[in-house]
Amino acid sequence: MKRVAAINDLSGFGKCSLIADISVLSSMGIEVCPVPTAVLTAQTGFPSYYQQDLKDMVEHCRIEWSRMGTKFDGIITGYIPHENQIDQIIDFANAFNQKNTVLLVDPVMGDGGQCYANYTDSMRLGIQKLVRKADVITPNLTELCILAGEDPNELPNNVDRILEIAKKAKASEKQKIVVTGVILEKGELCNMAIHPGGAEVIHSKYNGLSYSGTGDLFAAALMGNLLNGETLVDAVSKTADFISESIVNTEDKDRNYGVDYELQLKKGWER
Ligand code: PXL
Repeated sequence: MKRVAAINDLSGFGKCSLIADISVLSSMGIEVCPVPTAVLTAQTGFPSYYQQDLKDMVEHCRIEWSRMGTKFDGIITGYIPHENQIDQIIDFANAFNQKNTVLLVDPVMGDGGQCYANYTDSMRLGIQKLVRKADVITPNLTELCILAGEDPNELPNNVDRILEIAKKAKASEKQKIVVTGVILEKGELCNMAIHPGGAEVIHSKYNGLSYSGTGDLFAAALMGNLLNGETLVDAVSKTADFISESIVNTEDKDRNYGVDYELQLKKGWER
């Protein structure tokens, strides 16, 4: 059985972060070992929330799990509440990132041209450092611009320009970048899979709505599909279908509560 370490927060509402990692990867037959970075009553988009930090938890997981001789097939990282946790995450990745381990870094920093509440310039520098180690990164368009040092207030909407920005954000020739939630000129939604062999644009159904947690669900499902043997492009395509079906099945509600993806999990992946 494959095993993934998931470094992320646990939010009571928002259907994001560890809830996404644990439920999605478990439903794909993959063991998840959570490394909680903070516990929140709700994700930070809610008008009010309480956050309990777990500042040393990543380090303790590294120390204890190293003693246990633990090995991981994948390491996924998401929302990082404090920039001073990034070095611990890098140490964790160094300790467990073996030759065949997939290190997927979701550089969670913002969406829709806006940065999240925890964002600072040194957070960006830290995330750029973490990104350099990753096999796969899954920025949305806002995060891609931030990583590349471009202004996220003017999100690009054409494929060539996005490829140009991705080239700047890319850490190495062999790094794979999946740019999520790209809205093209004609209002179409797509994800872009950029890999050493080229780049593919994978179109999705789009109803114009955006919800909390879809980036986290995307990263978790992408990791699962990759570990289950899919090529990058097939993994992106299956993952994009999972997200768009989840959005279609979501009742019209406050975006902060996330999407009803559980109904997709109930149907299963082996269809
Ligand atoms: O979905 C990204 C995310 C994860 N975790 C927390 C967040 C957000 C986005 O706002 O606030 C706590």
